[in-house]
Parts: sequence; C-alpha cells; structure tokens
Amino acid sequence: MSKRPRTLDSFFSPPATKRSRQAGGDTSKVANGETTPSQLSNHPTYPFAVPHLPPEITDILNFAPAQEARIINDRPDLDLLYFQPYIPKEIQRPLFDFLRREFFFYKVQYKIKRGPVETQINTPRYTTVFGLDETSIFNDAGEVIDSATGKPPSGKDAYTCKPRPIPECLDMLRRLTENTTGSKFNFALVNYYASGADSISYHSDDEKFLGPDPCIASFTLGAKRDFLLRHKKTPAAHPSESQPMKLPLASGDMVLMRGKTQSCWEHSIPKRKGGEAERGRINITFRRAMTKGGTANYYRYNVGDGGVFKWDGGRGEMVAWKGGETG
Ligand SMILES: O=C(O)CCC(=O)C(=O)O
Repeated sequence: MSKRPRTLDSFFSPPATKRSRQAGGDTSKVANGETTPSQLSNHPTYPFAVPHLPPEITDILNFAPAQEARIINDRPDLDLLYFQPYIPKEIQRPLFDFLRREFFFYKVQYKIKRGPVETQINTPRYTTVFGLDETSIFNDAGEVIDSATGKPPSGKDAYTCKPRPIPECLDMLRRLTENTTGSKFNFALVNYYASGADSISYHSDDEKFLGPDPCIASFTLGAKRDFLLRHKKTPAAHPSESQPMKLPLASGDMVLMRGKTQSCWEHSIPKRKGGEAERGRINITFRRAMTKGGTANYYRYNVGDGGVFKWDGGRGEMVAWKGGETG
C-alpha cells in the first residue's frame, strides 16, 4: 500500500458555474479571456477548492527539469543540487501567477518562551502547507487512516491538527521532483514573500521528525531573492561560518539540499530593500516527515489558528478572505 498522501480525485467537487466543464475540453474561457481548468482539488479542510493546473502549464511542466543540476559540495558538509532552472522558462510566470492566485495563505502568529520571557512572533511572510507524515495516508474518501492498520488514528495516536491532502496542482510537481531526485516527499510547504520586507531568518530543517540527513527540494517562482547558507558554529571556526555562501535564486530554480546540509548548515532569505523583491516570490519545499510530530509542527507553524488570506488581483496584494476562518 502506498504510504504517501494522495490527491483525492474522488473528492473533486463539481466545478463552480464559472469554471464549468465545456463539452469536448478540460478548460473554459471566462469573461476576461483567462483560461481556467475545469477540475478542482477539494477537501473538507480547504477553505476553498484549488483548480488543477491548466494544460498550457502541464504540457510544458512535463519537460522539467529544464536544465541538468550543478552539484555544489566543495565546502565542508555541504551537498546541494542546483537546477538553474528546473521549471521551463515559458511557464515560470504563468505557474507563479496561478499558485499566487489560487492558494489560501496564512500569516501565522505564535508565542515562544525563552526562560521567563515570552515573545510574540509574527511570521514575516505568508505560508500554507499540505501533506501527512509517513504513519498515515488519506483514503479515497479523504479521511486520514493509519498506514499500517487502515483505521483512523485514535487515542494517543489521534492527530490534534487537521491534515490537508496535497492538491493536484502541487502534487504534479511533487511527482516530477520525486522522479528527478529519487527521493520521496509527503509534505509541500509554501511561502509567499510579498516584498523585500518578507523574509525567513537563519535556521536549519533538522528536526528529528524528518529523520537523519533529510533531502529537501526547494523551488523559487517569481522575484529573484538571495538564499544565504552558512556552516553552523564549530570549535574549528571554519570560514564558511562567517562568510555565507549566496545563491541568487531566480524564478524556476530548484535547490535540492541533502546529506549533512541540514545537520551542519543554516539557510535564510534575508530582507531586501526595493528592487525585484517587491514583485513577490513563492517558495515551495517538498519534504518527508516520518512521524506525527512533524504533521503537528507543520500545521501549527504554517496554517496556525488565524484567518485565511487570498490574492486580490485588482489590488495586487493578499487580502483577508471573507469566506471565514481556517477550514
Ligand atoms: O524561501 C526559501 O527559499 C527558503 C524557505 C525555507 O528555508 C523554509 O521554508 O524552511
């Protein structure tokens, strides 16, 4: 039995009127001439349905990776594959526009306690997440069941969050990434950096729930942003600790971080003033969580308990979605 979450084809809701299936085709033209796919991924945990990618995108996405990867392993403990780009040029902009327009996003807030001091954290970017760790899968009805027993996890095994299946538009990219890399992924985390003021500070994705030496595929769409990597502090004080390596990630690029990269290095997207960053950037990471703790962590810090945001094309910004609270 497959242990990976699946896109729930049996769960696709009937398309809304505007998106209704046209005889003899999968897409429909709406009043403004935009082509929209007629199939949707839906699930009770989604605030609203997410369309499949239109064929204009999937037909070309199937040619990914657009370039062979460069191996970067010339510094201690660093092991990267750098695809420049992975996503073919013709669809970089349409794919960015599609994902920004169709996803539900969150601005997660939480408190951390360091000793007696409690600090309020306002995540400096929009986030959303889909997936389920290896212990469980979604059945055809969209319910979470234990991978081994086929029964809903209960008692001490019950989930405290509400896991969401990966929508088909992201699952296609996940499958391609698995084929390219030979690694398995069960989670998709999405960041939206609306401007150069949005960022992610130095951290490593080295949580126990990812297992040893996790392999993480990280995609960029939209604005180019600097990705900084530095070695974690060691008694030897290697130069890579104080002189970060900079990868200017451009639309369509993919970096695969593997080996000891997470256990020995940290990475960040620093704030930038003005310039290209103001156009917005989407980052997608595919990861493989091994335990329920990973699922709890990813939903806590990427969905949280606040309201939903959705792209407003007219205003050119994310706005609070009127449909309500988190699904
Ligand atoms: O946006 C990026 O390229 C990095 C994202 C990241 O480090 C993360 O989500 O943990």
